[in-house]
Amino acid sequence: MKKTALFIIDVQNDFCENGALAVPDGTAVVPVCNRLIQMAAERGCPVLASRDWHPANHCSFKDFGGPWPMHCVAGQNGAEFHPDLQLPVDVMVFNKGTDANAEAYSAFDGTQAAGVLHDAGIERLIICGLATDYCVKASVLDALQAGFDVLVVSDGCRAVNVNPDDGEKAFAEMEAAGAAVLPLAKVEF
Ligand code: VGL
Ligand code: ZN
Repeated sequence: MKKTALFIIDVQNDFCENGALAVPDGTAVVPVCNRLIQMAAERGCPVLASRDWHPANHCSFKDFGGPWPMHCVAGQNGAEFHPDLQLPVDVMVFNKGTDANAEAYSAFDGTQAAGVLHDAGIERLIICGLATDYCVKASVLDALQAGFDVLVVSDGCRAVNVNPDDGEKAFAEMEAAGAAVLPLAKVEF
């Protein structure tokens, strides 16, 4: 079996219930992520987690000409991981979107994630988190580009769905690019 890591994308307060950019039903990914974390631990697989980590004047915010309400401001409660997410003590955290003048949906954009994973001999990623149609999709496509096998956990993701089928379209795009998309019940590490 290929050496595998779990990569949890942006499971942060602002994307969950009552958050500044709440993803519909976003909090529902937390127990799925926790089960995946448990499975990773059983197999000795590393766990990575990304955070949207914006300066207060980020270009993606409406006040600065972007499409989104202010969210995930570095150091604020909204940018913290959801309190019920049971990350292991040795989780590797990657902050993204830290440059005020650049959007960075992908967890590989401007981070050390690809290098760290390659150096650790990881060949395969299991990916879950928020949001399907933005940061999960961008991260999955970048992971494939970087040469990883990718399995996306469908029920471990939720979409913003600006258009109602954006989440489904995103899964289709990820599959077309070479990712496997499977529910938790079918995931094997
Ligand atoms: C995200 C919109 C803006 C995401 C981040 O994590 O999917 N979406 N910033
Ligand atoms: Zn953002």
